[in-house]
Amino acid sequence: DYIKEKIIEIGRPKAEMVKDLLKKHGDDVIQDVTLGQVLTGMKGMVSLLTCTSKLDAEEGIRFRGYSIPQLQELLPKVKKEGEPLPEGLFYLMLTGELPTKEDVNQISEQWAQRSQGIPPHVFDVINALPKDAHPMIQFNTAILAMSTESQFRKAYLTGMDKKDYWGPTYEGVMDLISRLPVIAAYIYRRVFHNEQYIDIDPSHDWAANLAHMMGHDTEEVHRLMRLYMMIHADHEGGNVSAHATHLVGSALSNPYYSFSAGMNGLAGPLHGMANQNVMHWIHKMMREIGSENPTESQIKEYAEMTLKKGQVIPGYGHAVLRKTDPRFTVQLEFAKKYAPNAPLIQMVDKIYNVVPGLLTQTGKVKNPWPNVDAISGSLLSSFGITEYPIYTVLFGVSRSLGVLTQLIWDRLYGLPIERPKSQNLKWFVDKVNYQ
Ligand code: FCX
Repeated sequence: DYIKEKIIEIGRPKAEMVKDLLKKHGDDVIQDVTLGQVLTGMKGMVSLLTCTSKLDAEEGIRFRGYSIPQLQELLPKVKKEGEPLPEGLFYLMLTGELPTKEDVNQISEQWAQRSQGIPPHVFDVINALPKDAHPMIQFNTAILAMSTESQFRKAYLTGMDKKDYWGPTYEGVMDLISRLPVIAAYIYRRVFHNEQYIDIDPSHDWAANLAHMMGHDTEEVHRLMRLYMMIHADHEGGNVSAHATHLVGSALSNPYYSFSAGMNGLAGPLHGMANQNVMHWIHKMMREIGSENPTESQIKEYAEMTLKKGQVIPGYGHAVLRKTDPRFTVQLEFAKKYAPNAPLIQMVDKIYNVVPGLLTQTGKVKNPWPNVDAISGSLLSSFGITEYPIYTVLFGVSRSLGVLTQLIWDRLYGLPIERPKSQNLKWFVDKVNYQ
């Protein structure tokens, strides 16, 4: 596998640098920490080493230095006018280099092949759950059940050199990423399409295959799925799904355990589940207003009520971003190009016109602008994927690309077990001489 050879070539000198940096500068102070930071979710505290992507508050996400619009130009595509293949983004995050079309094809083929290896008990475990168990419960349970296949665990037990841990981690990551679309589509067909399953088509790329196995086998949904899989792939190291995957991985838990932890975090309403909740919010609003086409002033009134009840408006706000999320913008552009008259997209537009002003008026919301989840559900729905509970699962399939790439790098860097310090309330009170 030439990709593995490439990783080792790039990774070994980087791992040496990390060691040397620690030896020469381990005691250097890099940042002061405020009490406020500790008590507001460690925002802005630099405490993680992440190479796959970096989030700028004003500009949004960059993957290895490249913005989403740049990658739409630079990454290999099936057709010139289409969306990049997520395989290319994976290669970029893994190696730091832009892939050729051949690199991308190689990964597509490898993933199609590896996807065949899911053991039958994984499907039995899914089938043992009630059909109305949320798809994220089914997804996370299946991920854990797949850990019986962990090559890392087997390699660890045979007693290998720490420097080589990244190798079986890489194998587990490649297996896991390849199999997630099969699992996601299986859950989708089980819950929403009467258990009418569709086999993988090895001639398709990874994202198109997901659409195909879900039963949405059109060129436009393939294109949409490639876009969706690319923009949700990574958002720096500190977001809940990335951080949880990294933290659990630091105990040398295998990639399945680690990713499952990340996915349990993604299932929270403040993180990935927001994409489903946005749809609930929109539909509840339409029901309560009694119109499928409410005016902006009716939307404003409804949003004000949400705030008055002490609830959040899903799809708006962000822990780091302070501008409209470029992942929102790129989806809106896609929608305006391919589905300009879709009622849900027009609804998203109307909400966008009123909610930021309202959130600003509260005086406390640090970012009043829409995030990725404000539109992704309306977009999927406009292209026929109308079953909202699957949306966070699709987010999860995509998120595997970034967080699992970083897990390989965690092992390459030889990062140790994570163990920050905690203190009780008295310690903080004494520390700042609180009166
Ligand atoms: N609606 C109403 N109130 C909001 C709000 C929103 N969309 N966003 C933030 N606030 C409130 C907070 O609840 C907090 O109130 P409090 O002081 O009374 O507790 C105050 O504003 C300050 O919060 P802030 O610092 O701006 O935001 P946080 O970093 O604490 O939280 C999230 C960030 C994203 C969790 C928050 O904006 C939110 O709850 N948004 C709605 C849910 C959502 O869309 N999540 C998806 C985010 C992301 F894109 C993803 O992970 O997928």
